[in-house]
Amino acid sequence: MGDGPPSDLVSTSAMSRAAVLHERCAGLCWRYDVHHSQSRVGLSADLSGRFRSYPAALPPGDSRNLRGNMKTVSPTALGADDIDAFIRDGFVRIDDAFAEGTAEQARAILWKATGCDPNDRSTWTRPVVRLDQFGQAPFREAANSLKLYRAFDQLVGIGRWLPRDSIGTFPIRFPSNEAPGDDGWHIDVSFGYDHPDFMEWRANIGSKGRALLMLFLFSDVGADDAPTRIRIGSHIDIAKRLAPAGEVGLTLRELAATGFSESEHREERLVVGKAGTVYLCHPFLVHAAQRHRGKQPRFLAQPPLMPRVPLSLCRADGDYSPVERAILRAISE
Ligand SMILES: O=C(O)CCC(=O)C(=O)O
Repeated sequence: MGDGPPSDLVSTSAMSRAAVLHERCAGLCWRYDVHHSQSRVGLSADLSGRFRSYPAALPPGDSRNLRGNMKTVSPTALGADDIDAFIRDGFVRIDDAFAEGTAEQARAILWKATGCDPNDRSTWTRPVVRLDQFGQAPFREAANSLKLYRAFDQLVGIGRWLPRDSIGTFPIRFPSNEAPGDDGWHIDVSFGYDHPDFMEWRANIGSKGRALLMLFLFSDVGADDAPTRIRIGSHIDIAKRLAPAGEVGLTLRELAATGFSESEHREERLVVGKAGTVYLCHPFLVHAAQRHRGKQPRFLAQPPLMPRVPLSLCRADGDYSPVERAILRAISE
């Protein structure tokens, strides 16, 4: 991670690489119906609560041109190597994405909501407590740091994502010998939430309704502290499965029918780090929870970054984001 080269250089080389991809994928090119997809974003209950308009959520002092003018983009958060790694591996880790003090304030709120006492382990009776959305100041601050905004711009595209005014959901994991019962491999699907059975929720090759999967660490997470497991490069396997299903996509039930075995050859990585670390993941990244073998509960949130405009796999100008380029590369292999 570093400041990286000037953003206009990144954009120029990214665009020429994207143009090559565009050529290679011409036969596969298809596009969402923009109106349809935007209305889904507005209607979706998602897992995520309400959204502010894009300009309202910019941190004070951020002078970006909100219409997406590349000439006025702010400095970069990710270097060219980080972007390449994101496309290849399906994730990038952002250290100090938000302040540790912010995480501490957030934990105080979350502890109360668990109904457990941080100083009395006899109250830690369940392996996992799931909490939903939180919109208090520490959560908004965590979700809206300038470092994250810059990374969103680089991975999803300027003007193409929506800021969040809440964070959730929180699977809070406690040290336990009991199996948590929710530690299977999966991807987080992104539309069709009006169906009452979550196994019928869907994902599609254009990642309708989700620009990124984000993993926010609100406590220090070591190897024993139930770090989320991620399969490096597994977004490629999922893109290959989703591509033939086109815009309608596949349900979670259909995706899970293989047990996600198409990605079982992939090396695993643990989502470890200090409180304040955020992993920005491709929406198709296969991941799983695990039992907590450590001492202190793990506080993690896994909100989506929502697209402001639908992702496109068919851009006449070749201006593909790294999220889109990863998909195009997978399906053109
Ligand atoms: O708790 C975790 O480590 C991940 C949980 C997860 O992936 C999920 O609930 O969808």
